[in-house]
Amino acid sequence: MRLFATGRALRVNSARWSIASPRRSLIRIPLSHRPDALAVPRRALSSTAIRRTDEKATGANGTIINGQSYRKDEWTNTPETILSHVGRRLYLDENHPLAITRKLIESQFPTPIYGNYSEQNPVVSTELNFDVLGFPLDHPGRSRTDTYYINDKTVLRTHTSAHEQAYFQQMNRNEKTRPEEVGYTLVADVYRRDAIDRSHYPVFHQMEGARLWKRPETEPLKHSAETAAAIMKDVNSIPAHDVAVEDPNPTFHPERNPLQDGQHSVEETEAMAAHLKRSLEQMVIKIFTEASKAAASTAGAEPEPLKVRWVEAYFPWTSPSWELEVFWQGDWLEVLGCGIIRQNLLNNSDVPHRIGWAFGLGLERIAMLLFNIPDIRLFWSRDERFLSQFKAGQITRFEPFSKYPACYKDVAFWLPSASVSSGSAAGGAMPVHENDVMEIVREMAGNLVEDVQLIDEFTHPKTHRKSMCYRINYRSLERTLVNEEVNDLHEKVRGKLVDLLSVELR
Ligand code: FA5
Ligand code: MG
Repeated sequence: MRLFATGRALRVNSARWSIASPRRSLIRIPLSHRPDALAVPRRALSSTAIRRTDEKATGANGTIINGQSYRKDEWTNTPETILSHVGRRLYLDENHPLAITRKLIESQFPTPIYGNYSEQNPVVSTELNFDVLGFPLDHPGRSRTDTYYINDKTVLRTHTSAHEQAYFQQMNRNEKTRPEEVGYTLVADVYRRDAIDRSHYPVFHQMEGARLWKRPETEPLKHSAETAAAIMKDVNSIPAHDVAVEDPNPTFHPERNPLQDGQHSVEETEAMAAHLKRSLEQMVIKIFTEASKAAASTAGAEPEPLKVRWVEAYFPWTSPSWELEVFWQGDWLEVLGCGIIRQNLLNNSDVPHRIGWAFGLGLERIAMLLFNIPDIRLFWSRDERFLSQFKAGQITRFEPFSKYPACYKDVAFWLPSASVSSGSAAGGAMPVHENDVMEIVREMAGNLVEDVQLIDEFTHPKTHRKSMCYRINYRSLERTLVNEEVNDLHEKVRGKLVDLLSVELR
């Protein structure tokens, strides 16, 4: 999880994988992209807790990914278990639920206006993943606890937005040969050090989309009424719908969600926002109508009426920004983040005379709803009992082949105290980041873990030492685990917690 305390609250509050909390404030900041000024201090934030290079994963001289060798350094923190996912390209396997979902969404962003692309190489520079998009240097998303580094200058992309600049540059290069292509969609695997539960996996897939419009090269703001009118013409060509959409906030707000003053006029911003919102509503309606049809045909029930809402958000490279949520089986589910692209990004990407919007959505999250897939690990399954259930172009309900027994094991430990080592944190505890705990469990037990939850924590009133207790749910998707195997895995997890985080087991 990105922020310790918030992430925990998510899992406690939500029955399923929704990350929408009913009790939140008006301004919603995506967990991965909190601006620093607003960032909640991470409890025990540390980017140094596991400072090591995984020798097994990377070999002596460098990390080999897709046949290319990358230099290692003290930033390297990407283990073999993660690298083994590179190159699966599930979104290209036409009978796979992720590919079926990709196709369905792409059909809502058709050629020739949108080029539909994918990006196979997940290795990107920190510049493209963060700098170009305006992430401040001390942004938590850059931390080694949150991101898989290949070395100090190179990461496994944490989002498809890492390619925005390249696609804008491509649009400029193709201006003569493909003038009608004024937008794109892009699918790729993305990597985040994160929580372990049925909706979080360290590798998942995103689809990014963007749409640009040209403005006059000189004094564009003087002509903004014409630009806005041209955009509104495109808005009106998107089919209207009758789904109830909650959108209580103004399009922009001077403090909470500002328009780009001096760059975009009110009319332009309103027109782009209308186009963005209507395009994405239309896409979501298509998806959820298909999901409801599949559910109704299996259960014989009436499809649930669709409810959608827009909430304000923050991303460093868009303003104003929003997230779209869908009410699904009793909870609000965040489906995507989006916004009006910052003009300085467009200026730096060879398209200074264009304006537009961008969005990014999680493919698994949508595929889980479409196909009723209960556990995100299933997408990686090579089990025929899973794979044989899906056919290109068809939305069907997944029939679980079995639910194997869960095996819960707790591990409790004292955080290393400040007096023992240098450095200190609140409560006299040395920094240990929860994502490092997650990473150890993931490395030791891999896909045999369904869920890891913090179930207890307290600070000793006298010594001020802090104790944490995690409950690990060991469960295979494919077979019943035997007791000895689980005990063995759990012992290894305990040992690694001591070795790498210097905790004291209780
Ligand atoms: C982003 O990644 C931004 N790049 C999105 C964006 C693109 C904003 C372009 C503006 C312009 P975020 O971290 O919220 O934002 O993730 C976007 C979506 O990915 C989420 O709405 C969710 O659908 C999905 N997602 C995020 N984290 C996970 C996860 N751990 N597991 C599954 N899906 C996830
Ligand atoms: Mg988000």
